[in-house]
Amino acid sequence: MTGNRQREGRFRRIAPLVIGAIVLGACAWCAAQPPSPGAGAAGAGTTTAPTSQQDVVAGTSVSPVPELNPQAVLWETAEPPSNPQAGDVWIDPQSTMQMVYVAAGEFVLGTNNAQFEAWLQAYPGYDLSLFANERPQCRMRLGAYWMGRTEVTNAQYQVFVKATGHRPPNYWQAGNPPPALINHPVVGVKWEDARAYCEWAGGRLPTELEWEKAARGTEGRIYPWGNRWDCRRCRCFEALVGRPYFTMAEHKKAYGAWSKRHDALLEGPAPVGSHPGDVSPYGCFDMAGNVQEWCGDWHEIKAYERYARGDLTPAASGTQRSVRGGSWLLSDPGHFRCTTRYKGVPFGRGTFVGFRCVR
Ligand SMILES: [Ca+2]
Repeated sequence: MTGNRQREGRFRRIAPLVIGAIVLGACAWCAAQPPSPGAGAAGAGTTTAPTSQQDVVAGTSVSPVPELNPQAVLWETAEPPSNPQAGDVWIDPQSTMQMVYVAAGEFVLGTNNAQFEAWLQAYPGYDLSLFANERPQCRMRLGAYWMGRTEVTNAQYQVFVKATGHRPPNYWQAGNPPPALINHPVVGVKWEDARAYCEWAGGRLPTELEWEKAARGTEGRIYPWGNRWDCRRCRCFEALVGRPYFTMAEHKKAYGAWSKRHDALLEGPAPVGSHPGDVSPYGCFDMAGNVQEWCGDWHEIKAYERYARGDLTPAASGTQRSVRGGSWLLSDPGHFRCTTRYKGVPFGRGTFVGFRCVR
């Protein structure tokens, strides 16, 4: 095993990450629609793509996934290594997913009153109802886990579809994702599709607590990169159209105008990892923007009150699943915070919702 562990002292492109495809969910404004005021809801020197993906994806492209953190180690072992350090990356040979190690330990979850007050100073008149279900703030200990370094791509999802016969997203053609979208996150997948993929890959969907820790690190960052909003760091509608902030009404009007001139599937989501500034302390990409992400939990409005009491027992039932992170079609800075809790009906196939796996 140690023979496969190699220090990352220089740039190493993780093989052409042939990821695949595209999505086209019928309604971009349905499923995981977030609350107002915005909208809806390599290393080791290896340079070749995994054979499994090369075999199934017509046309390859070089992944834009950024280089590893210089201190990180890339593991290319059959099973997850037994002695990783936080931020190390393991490439699962079956799924080709790159997984980032999140070490066991405490982290800050939720938002406190001082942060609410600071937010109101920065955005006078802001409707804090969006923040209502992420209190109280507390510290919580989680065990160690591996978190997807990026959202699952169309190419990766295609390997799963080929192997299992699972239903492909509606926007695919003849079982294949559009070649231009192979490195884009798979979207237009309902919660059960995401769950099935993760199970096939030997993992599962993250809990919202696992998602939040991987996104903000241990000390309670507001955004994956820090505490200051910067639309240039992530894939978001503000950056797409060059406007700084929208109310709900302004946003809908702006999106309506934009969508008449652009293809939302082709020009909305970006290739995974193509915004290197949208990176978490552990090295996970696109947790603020690009596409929103299914989590494994049933959405429970008062879950954070339960967490604060030390009760991590997940809700046994519900009507909507947890969704975390902002997306390319949102523009309100509040929507990109690591603590913003979204929800979506499990059968929704939004074109702005994808997922990543944990194990
Ligand atoms: Ca995301």
